Amino acid sequence: MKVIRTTCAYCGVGCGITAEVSGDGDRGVAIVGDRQHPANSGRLCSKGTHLAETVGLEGRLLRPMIGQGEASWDDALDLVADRMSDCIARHGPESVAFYVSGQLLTEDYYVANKLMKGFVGSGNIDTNSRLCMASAVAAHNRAFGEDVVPCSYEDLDATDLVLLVGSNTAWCHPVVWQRIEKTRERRGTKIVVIDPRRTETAEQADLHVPIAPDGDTALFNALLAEMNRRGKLDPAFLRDRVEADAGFWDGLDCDPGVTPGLFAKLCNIVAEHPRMVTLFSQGANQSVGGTDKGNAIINFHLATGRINRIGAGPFSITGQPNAMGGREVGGLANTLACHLGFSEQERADVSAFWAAPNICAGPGLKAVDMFRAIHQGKIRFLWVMATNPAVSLPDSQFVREALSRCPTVVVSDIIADTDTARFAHVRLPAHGWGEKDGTVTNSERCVSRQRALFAAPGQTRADWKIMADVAARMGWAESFAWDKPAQIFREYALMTSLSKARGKVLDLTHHARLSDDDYEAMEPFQWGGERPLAWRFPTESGKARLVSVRPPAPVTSADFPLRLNTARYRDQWHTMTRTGLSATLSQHRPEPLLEVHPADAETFGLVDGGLGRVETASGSAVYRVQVSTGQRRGEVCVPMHWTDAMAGEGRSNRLPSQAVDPVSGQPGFKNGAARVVALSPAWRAFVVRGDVIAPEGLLYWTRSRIKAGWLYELAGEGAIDISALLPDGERLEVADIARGMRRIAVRGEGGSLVAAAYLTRSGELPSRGWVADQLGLDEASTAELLAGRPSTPLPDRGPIVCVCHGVGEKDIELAVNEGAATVAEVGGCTRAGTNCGSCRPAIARLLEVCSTLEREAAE
Ligand SMILES: Nc1nc2c(c(=O)[nH]1)N[C@H]1C(S)=C(S)[C@@H](COP(=O)(O)OP(=O)(O)OC[C@H]3O[C@@H](n4cnc5c(=O)[nH]c(N)nc54)[C@H](O)[C@@H]3O)O[C@H]1N2
Ligand SMILES: Nc1nc2c(c(=O)[nH]1)N[C@H]1C(S)=C(S)[C@@H](COP(=O)(O)OP(=O)(O)OC[C@H]3O[C@@H](n4cnc5c(=O)[nH]c(N)nc54)[C@H](O)[C@@H]3O)O[C@H]1N2
Ligand code: SF4
Ligand SMILES: [Mo]
Repeated sequence: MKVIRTTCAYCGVGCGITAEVSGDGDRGVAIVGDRQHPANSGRLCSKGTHLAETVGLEGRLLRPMIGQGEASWDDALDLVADRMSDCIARHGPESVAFYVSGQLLTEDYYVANKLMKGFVGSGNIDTNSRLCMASAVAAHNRAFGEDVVPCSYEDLDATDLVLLVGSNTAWCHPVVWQRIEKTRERRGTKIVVIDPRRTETAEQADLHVPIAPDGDTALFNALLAEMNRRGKLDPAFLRDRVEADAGFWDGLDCDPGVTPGLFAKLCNIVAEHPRMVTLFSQGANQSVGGTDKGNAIINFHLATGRINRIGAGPFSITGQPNAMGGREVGGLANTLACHLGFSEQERADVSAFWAAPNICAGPGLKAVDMFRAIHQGKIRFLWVMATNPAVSLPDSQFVREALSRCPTVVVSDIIADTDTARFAHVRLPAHGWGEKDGTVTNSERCVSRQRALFAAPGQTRADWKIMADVAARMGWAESFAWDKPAQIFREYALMTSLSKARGKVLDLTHHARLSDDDYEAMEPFQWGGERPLAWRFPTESGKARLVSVRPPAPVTSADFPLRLNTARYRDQWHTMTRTGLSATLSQHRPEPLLEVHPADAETFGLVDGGLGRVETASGSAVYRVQVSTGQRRGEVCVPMHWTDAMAGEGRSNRLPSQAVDPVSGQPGFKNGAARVVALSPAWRAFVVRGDVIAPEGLLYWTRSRIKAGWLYELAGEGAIDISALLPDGERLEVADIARGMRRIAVRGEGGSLVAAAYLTRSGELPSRGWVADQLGLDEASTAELLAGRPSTPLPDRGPIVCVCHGVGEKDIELAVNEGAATVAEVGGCTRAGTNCGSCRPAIARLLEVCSTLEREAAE
């Protein structure tokens, strides 16, 4: 047993983990929260808690591949270096691009940036943070003169009001959510959620403001104008620390976009609580007016002096574990390195620091433009690292066309078959979480170590090492001659002397002399301190700027009358390459849902549990319908997670257009124009089997992880031979041709169930849970298997709410009927919510629903 302290693989909360590794080489690990880590003090959410389920070798890319053939590292690296050199020689440095990720470590990111901007000689490195934080970065730069988050998590412990703007915190940053809840318990902090949807976060708020999509800028302008009328500005702060765009104060009076009653409530809460943190996330950033939204929020905090004080400030929360580290080193195409720009002097300084032969001339292409340039044949060599753009970029059919046209696509990933890897000429196997060794920076600028838990499997290598080896082959061995991440970290830390010298906040120079042992033992530390802008804003004048912002013009389209929102699920991470492997996590939302208001469902003939297709000018995708009063009328919402590897038609990024924010280049993922069509498949079926299949020609299919394999949901038109989807073995079958019912169970050696299929044309299908549990076992009788349920029926638990303890909605309702009245009491009866706590908002919601029903019944 070895105990290793590391950092969670997933979100930007950056929780510390204490891992107990069995050490016998079987990749067994027990994971608990690190009590000493400042980000989480021991707490973990469902994704962090179940990390151990996703560190197996299933699906891993374990050796370099050239085309479909295994290759040696030498051959693969030679090929990548030759192709890149050749491309530069023939078409110039701008014909080469890297598309990287906030899931790289800072050390990896640093090497990628150095190689591209100093040696290849182009600015064409951009990151998936473009889809994620770019608008917040641009807003920080405009207001503060530097991309600095002015808050710390400790502000959440000391605040009286938390405004959550476009953030489903309870699902996407659950440990931050739990921290806010603790503060509420302690000091009665108010929570306001500004989100078009009534999310589980919104349900727990003191006030939910269901604004129209992209209504944030108008709302914040109107709010500031009202605070001005009420005398709630901070004149001294405005005089000493802030300057305003000309005409700033004249342009504020906007229609707030919500009812006068609701607006008054919001204004009252805000006026009464000067200690206010505004936490904002993708509902703000992912918009064609995203930068303006960020500045509208920051303007409000600057003008009211609600910044640089304990418990107050505009807090852009990051998504990925190392989104912030990427922003530091220069992973975005419009930053040179270490928060520097591209002026003559900055380029000269960076060039000298790196001893770079080919410092780039200026900024490179931002992600969406980068893929346009690939499509046009201007970029001819692309290296993708730790991101899955064929799924996550908008208009993904276009992205796929671009990838298929690109003469060289190199993909560094940990998984063999991702949607993007299908376009790769060369695939390079990287270390994954659990093998990686380096640092990440979280939302509050806290740098923590990720440490290796296991020996690297197969021939996998560290991302930085792969790049350094390619650089060496291109003739730059000396400049990339590290043999451990500590050396890279020191070089990066030293490089921040350049930002420091320019009066910037980013300064890690005191870590530049860390010994290897110090690096090994590094404790989490926060650059910039708790309130990094307290003394001076890093602008030329030293003052912050109030930026005039205008609400974007509303978009309407007769062909596409609905607004399309895309969002995340509590227990899935992005393109599901890792969380999709966990049976526990897959229980919460096994299929992609189209959430639609009941009135719209009726208009368009959609039924709850049926199928619906969403269509936009870019493409279409198919989902399971969920009728929900949490949606506003005229708006639908779909998840971003499903890929071609996981589903037939459920990949959402076929839908968004390439429209981006003009300042930040971030796509407007949250407000597209769409229409919906109800589907009535001729047949529906589900299949369980141990391995992965990819059915073709169906209206709809998805797969989700179950304990011993996969559960497939299928639907289609016309004829279907469901037996063709099953493996060989002893087959037992019942059929009712008239009703179009067919059920098949396949037993393997020893009688264990190796697969089963249930098809119907007009009837019901058995519930999935029991059948899924039988896979790989020989316990059920043939009659039971064909019935799809045990002879002594099990209680129906309903949809699973608590994945840690497998507790369903019905279990919780039962507990409530028996008298449980609080989340804690439900936990006492059922254990739900007593482990990671990610489901506690859902339990609270169910309690609310049950008590409303009771009240109504009593009346
Ligand atoms: N479970 C889980 N957690 C994650 C991730 C994950 O994949 N799964 N990913 C991580 C990453 S990289 C990121 S970036 C974060 C994202 O974290 P969040 O930003 O919280 O996640 P989203 O669900 O994308 O969007 C948040 C909300 O914005 C709302 N919204 C849409 N349009 C508007 C609007 O115009 N105005 C306002 N105010 N709100 C709007 C949506 O309805 C949605 O509820 O999560 C991180 N954490
Ligand atoms: N419609 C819509 N689209 C969105 C969003 C949205 O809200 N709506 N959100 C956007 C946002 S905020 C984000 S952050 C992106 C995320 O989108 P992506 O970055 O495309 O999503 P991931 O699934 O996290 O992709 C990470 C890839 O890297 C691999 N990987 C994991 N660890 C490592 C490693 O250490 N090294 C290497 N080389 N590979 C590794 C994984 O297997 C996976 O293939 O999606 C964006 N797209
Ligand atoms: S909140 Fe959850 S996913 Fe995010 S870092 Fe913490 S444990 Fe990991
Ligand atoms: Mo993100």
